[in-house]
Amino acid sequence: MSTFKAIVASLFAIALTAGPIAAHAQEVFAKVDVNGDGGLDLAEFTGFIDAAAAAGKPNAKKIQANQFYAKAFARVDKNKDGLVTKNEIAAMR
Ligand SMILES: [Ca+2]
Ligand SMILES: [Ca+2]
Repeated sequence: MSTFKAIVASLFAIALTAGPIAAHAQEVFAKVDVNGDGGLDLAEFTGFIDAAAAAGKPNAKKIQANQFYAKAFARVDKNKDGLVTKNEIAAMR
């Protein structure tokens, strides 16, 4: 099961990496967080994976091809409140 965590962690590591593109990472999260509540629900998370897959990210394509959205989401949503926050994403790194 740690495979899902690894896949998602590597995806967000690309999007939310610290450093010169940190500001860009904020933009990415804001764009993915469609309703602006500071967390990603499953639909928003799915949108993020699809966008990453469309951008050619191999791990995202893997999730998309295998319909692993819910499993991947559950791995990241540590406190099981149905929202993936930036803190939960950061905690995976
Ligand atoms: Ca949201
Ligand atoms: Ca959560």
